[in-house]
Amino acid sequence: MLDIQKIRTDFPILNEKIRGKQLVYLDNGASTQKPQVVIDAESYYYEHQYANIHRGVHYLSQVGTDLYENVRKQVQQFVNAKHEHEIIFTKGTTNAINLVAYTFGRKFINEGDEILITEMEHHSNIVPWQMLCEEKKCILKYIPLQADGSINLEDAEKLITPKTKLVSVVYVSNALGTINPIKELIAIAHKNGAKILIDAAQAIQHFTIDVQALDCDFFVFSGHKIYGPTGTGILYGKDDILNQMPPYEGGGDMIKTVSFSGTTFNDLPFKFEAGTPNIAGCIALGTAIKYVQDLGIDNIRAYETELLNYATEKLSAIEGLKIYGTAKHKSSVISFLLDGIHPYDVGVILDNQGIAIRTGHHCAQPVMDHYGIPGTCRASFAFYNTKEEVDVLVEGILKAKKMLS
Ligand code: 7TS
Repeated sequence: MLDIQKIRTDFPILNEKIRGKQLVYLDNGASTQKPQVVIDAESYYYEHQYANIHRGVHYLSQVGTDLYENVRKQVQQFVNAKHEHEIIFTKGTTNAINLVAYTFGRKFINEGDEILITEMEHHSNIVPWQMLCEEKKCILKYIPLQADGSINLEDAEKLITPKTKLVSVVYVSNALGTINPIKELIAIAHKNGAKILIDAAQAIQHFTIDVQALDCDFFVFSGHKIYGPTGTGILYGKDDILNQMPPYEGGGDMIKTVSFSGTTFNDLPFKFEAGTPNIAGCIALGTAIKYVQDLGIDNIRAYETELLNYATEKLSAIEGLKIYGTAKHKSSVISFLLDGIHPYDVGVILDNQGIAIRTGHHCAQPVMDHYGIPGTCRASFAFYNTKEEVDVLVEGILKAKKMLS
């Protein structure tokens, strides 16, 4: 069991007053707050250990290199990758998906080939594929949403063809909270000879991950959504596939030799890490992952499910409130609309009460198109949220309803 009140003291921002009111932070889908240990890890590195990495014999450069490379090992264990060199540091999920689109996509996907996604993808798992399709004249298909915000595996079976080279799907929908049956999708992709990428931006902070057991080909997530710094992220890829992929960016660190007659590229993982990375951020990401592991992902998930159930019950009881995304398997996200009221207006009134939610299309416009709505209000919960905060949200929504109807 988690001691939530004690955990809350680890997060300094939770004490902030917003517009004179106690902050109620319910925008964890957009980004999670940082515990003091993560903030300290980053500043300690800058204060005491900073130097560039992978390039110096001097003491500080070696310390930094060790700290950075130890996080790679830590992430390898965290997602249970077979090899350390299968873990590539990126700037985040978006950057990782673009890397795969530009390298795997450009090398292995050709005219007439197909890429299969779902209708619930974040724009960062749509637009890179659209750009690739434009360039290579390949075809982007999607598995449609059902009314409850889930997908049907029979649709996936029908839509995948021998021409499908890649399936790229979100594990947990940021807009609806739907948890996708990724094990089954991975099996369907492989049965049809396609590779599969899992966008785990909204899953890594809620689930224990074992990429070997999943057998996915690529797995990506952002550091800032798992209580770590912005500008950090991970691309996991199976080493035989990563080895066949050309580099993404050219520059320092990703080469073995450079001359004007030609360049030889470095081995994994450095082949995909050109230039000076976000060293401090990656080190603090390691601290964030340790923080989450110490709490226990299963404990986190159990508590967040309790919060989700409580909030779903309370919000459902509000007359004229409709929840979008009612799939059986859901993460701690509630998207909703008040009858006849624009989500933005609700967001502004809640903000005046110190309650932070996200309003709009959540970078998932096809989801909104599916439901024929402009956007939703989205409350997304983390383990530091409480039932009392859900009650404050409910009061805020009631107030907004009264003011706006
Ligand atoms: N994929 C999913 C499922 C996401 O939720 C997000 C960010 C991304 C990809 C992109 O991550 P980034 O770190 O590269 O930006 N989602 C959200 C959100 O729901 N509200 O703000 C950002």
